Amino acid sequence: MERTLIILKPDAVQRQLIGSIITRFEQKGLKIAACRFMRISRELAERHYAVHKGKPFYERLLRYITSGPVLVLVLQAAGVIAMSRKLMGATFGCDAEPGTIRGDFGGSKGFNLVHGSDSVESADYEIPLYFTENELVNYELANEHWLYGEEE
Ligand code: DAT
Ligand code: MG
Repeated sequence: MERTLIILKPDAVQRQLIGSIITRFEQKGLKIAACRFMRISRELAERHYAVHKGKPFYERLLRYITSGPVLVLVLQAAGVIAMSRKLMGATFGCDAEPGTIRGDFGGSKGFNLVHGSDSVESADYEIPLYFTENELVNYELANEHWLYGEEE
């Protein structure tokens, strides 16, 4: 089953939007496999954002993601990466469509509330930075048939 790493970034925590944002993922039927409230160290941020090293916004990005506590989650469902990216919307709230998380909760060009892995390769790289395989909880939701099923 596909998994993705989601981070509710420092602005989401400070603006007390954790519940509102998680609700979007829950309402979509995406299953929570792991969750941790933590502060990301500079070292961890460098590993997470290694692909952006050298870009003009890299230092700002590291300052932002380490500036306060974050809520890190793993979501699991078939197609979860594409679905969660659509729920999040375009990178910054100023461009994101209404109805998306970034489009509904912000208009900043620097703070964008949430991170989500952008591919299976990214998820496979990012998830082990935050969780061991033991910490990913496998279980069935009682309504999985209705959430993920098709008429037969
Ligand atoms: P996304 O978060 O939509 O996957 P990304 O992976 O291209 O976007 O960039 C990672 C983060 O870096 C993004 O959430 C915010 C920051 N960022 C990206 N482009 C930026 C830019 N042009 N100026 C400032 N920050 C930027
Ligand atoms: Mg990205």
